[in-house]
Amino acid sequence: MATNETSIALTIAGADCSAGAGIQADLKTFLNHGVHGLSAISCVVAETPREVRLIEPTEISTLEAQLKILIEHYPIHAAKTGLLPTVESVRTTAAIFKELKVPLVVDPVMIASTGSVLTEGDCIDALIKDLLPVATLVTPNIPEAEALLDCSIQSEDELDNAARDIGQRHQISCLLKGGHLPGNTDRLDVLWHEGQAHHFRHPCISTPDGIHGTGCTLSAAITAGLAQGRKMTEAVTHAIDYLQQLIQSAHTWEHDEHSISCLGWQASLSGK
Ligand code: PXL
Repeated sequence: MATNETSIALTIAGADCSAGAGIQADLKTFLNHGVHGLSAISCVVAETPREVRLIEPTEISTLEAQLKILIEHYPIHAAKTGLLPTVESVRTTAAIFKELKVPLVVDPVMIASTGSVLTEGDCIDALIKDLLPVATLVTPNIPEAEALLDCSIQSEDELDNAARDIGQRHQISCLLKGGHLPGNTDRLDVLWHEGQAHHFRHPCISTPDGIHGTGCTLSAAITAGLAQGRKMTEAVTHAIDYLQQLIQSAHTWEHDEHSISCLGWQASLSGK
């Protein structure tokens, strides 16, 4: 049988039983990009977009066993991290990527869209000290960037400076997502990459209530692009467009006097 050219991407993240975020979002995104997805589960989360009820970290030996067997058996082209709930899970993942030289996208997940804290308090220090040094790109939103820099971001100028500061401090690329800035017209995301700021301005599309997984989906789409050999700016441009399409095609259900939603499933990927 001929070997095939299909790219492979790995996600290390939490399993979201409502399938909008985490591992499930990442695998759907990889599939939509024609990339074979592998997954190592860092925790099991009992949640929906409306409530996080329980986070059960995977045993460290179980996380490590998943990572080791995948690395032994597959040619992995790119990887991403999502929710790493404990300091040990951050350190174990970092140790693996110190050896495995593939593009690594770190989505520094700390707080769910419900406002629930998802990680142990010291994870931010382990992320900074151990994981960012082996990362290619980090994709914080504003609260996560504020935690990484211990600063406050209130304007587009400060957004720009923060993307550069994170990138320069850790010698990596940084995509800082400006969605939390006040205002209801445009949204700005800033990519600091190879000494330059790239601005991605897009219309503010209101997301339906009761949705999560936008950050996971964006970082997974970038990872898929990198696995396929796209350049960083091209992978980011494409991923932002992909996410916008999925927000526009979100599904919403009414249930017990609440509404609950998920991102759309498919987007047109042609030529981008
Ligand atoms: O959206 C951040 C996120 C990432 N990963 C998992 C999650 C969440 C949010 O709830 O559950 C597993």
